[in-house]
Amino acid sequence: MFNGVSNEVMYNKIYNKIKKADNVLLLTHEKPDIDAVSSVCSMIELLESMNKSYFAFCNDAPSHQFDFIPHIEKIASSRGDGAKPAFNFEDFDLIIVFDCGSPDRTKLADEISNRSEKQFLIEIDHHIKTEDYANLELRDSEAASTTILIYNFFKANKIKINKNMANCILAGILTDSGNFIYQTTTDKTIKISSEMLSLGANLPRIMDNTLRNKKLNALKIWGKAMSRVQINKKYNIAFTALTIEDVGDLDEEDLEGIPNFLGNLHDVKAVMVIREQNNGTVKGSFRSVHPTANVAILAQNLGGGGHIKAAGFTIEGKLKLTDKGWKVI
Ligand SMILES: [Mn+2]
Repeated sequence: MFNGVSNEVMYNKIYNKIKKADNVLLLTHEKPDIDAVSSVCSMIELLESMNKSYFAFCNDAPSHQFDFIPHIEKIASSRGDGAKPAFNFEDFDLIIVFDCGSPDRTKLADEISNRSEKQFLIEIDHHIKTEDYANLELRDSEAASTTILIYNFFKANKIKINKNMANCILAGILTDSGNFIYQTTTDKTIKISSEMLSLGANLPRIMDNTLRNKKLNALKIWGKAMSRVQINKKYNIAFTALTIEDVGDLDEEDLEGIPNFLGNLHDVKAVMVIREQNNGTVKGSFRSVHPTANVAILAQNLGGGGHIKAAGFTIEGKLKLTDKGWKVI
């Protein structure tokens, strides 16, 4: 149930809104992950089959590592300029925001909050709710991925899931569930994944482009992070840190797997990776590795957010190693 309305009704309502829409804007969060872009791309597949006019926008260009996702090239990341904007927000009568709990993370927060009454906004998300900004909110914070909500939406509306959709849905599930190791993985997660395989999703291709995509220079920096791991005995949290000097010119995406990998550590409640970024901020990523550890609360206390099992924060400052350990100064 969502907002007292059954899921089925919500999914039907969304489809009706899409059918009636003249021009649809698809949005997701900045620095998109695979679940974010896969959700957008599975909807592109549907909108194209319906001959709908649409525009897909994400503030940051998706990583080239995601090029295996069908339609990814159709997600624009440039807003153009004043003389020739890539799109006019007011031209859309339907806006669908995927995998994004806060409008800020679309980088179109002003446009969203100042939208006209004729512009209907649907939010489809599996993060814990942080803000109320949609006309219709489809949220399931227990779902392993946003693409599972897309799957439910297709099923509820008897939309045939083709190979492209199946690849998108499975890619989102695998990456957001840590290949079925996070607690959000249920029998339903596996059942849906199995169905996606029978509908033509290419598991080896997804794995080659997600799990098995590490570069040697990246793994050496992972090694540096692992060699520094310490355990805070009071909270039973393992943590490590990387400075800008450690990381060099390595791409952000090559570092993203470190918290998940460290999360394989035995006998701790949670792990934290803090990493200096070159815009004067420090990014912290938490992973809970124990059923009772809710890292979303830890991240929220530091001005961030996320899921119970995976959460993060960004604070201004630099990392410094002192005699008392790592400090943000
Ligand atoms: Mn997600």
